[in-house]
Amino acid sequence: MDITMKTVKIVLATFVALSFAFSAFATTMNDEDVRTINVVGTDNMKFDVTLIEAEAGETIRIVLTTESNMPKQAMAHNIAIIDLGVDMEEFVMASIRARDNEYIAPDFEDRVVAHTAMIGGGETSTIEFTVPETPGDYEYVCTFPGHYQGGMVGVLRVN
Ligand SMILES: [Cu+2]
Repeated sequence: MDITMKTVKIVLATFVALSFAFSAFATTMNDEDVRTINVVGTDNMKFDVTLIEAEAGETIRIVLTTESNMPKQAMAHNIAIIDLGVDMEEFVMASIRARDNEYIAPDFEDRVVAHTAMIGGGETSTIEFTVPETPGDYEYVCTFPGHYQGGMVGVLRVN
């Protein structure tokens, strides 16, 4: 490689790195007023955050991370927040059969307030959504088979 080519490559690499840095910075700036809640899903089928309080109509961001060394087929997590009045048991049982739809039952999709992707160990999924206008306790759950039964649930409390 001649010197000119090498210089061009270095300049390009620097430019790309700077672009990434700037876009990450810009994203942070744009979203700084969105309240962010970090949640970790663990191998013992629990969320480390089981109560999220929010104001009606507020925009919030939930960042879910799965902590696991197991293969994704054996251990993955999501967060699905369900509308008031939905039978959680029914939703979960229907969702177990919806593997091709990230374990979200299509019949219930219009009753899901928001849900993350189904993610394996080391992965992160972020959702940003408007909290419902109706106050109440909105349950959330991981719909990976067996995890609801293992106690992987929480509450989004809308005040
Ligand atoms: Cu799970």
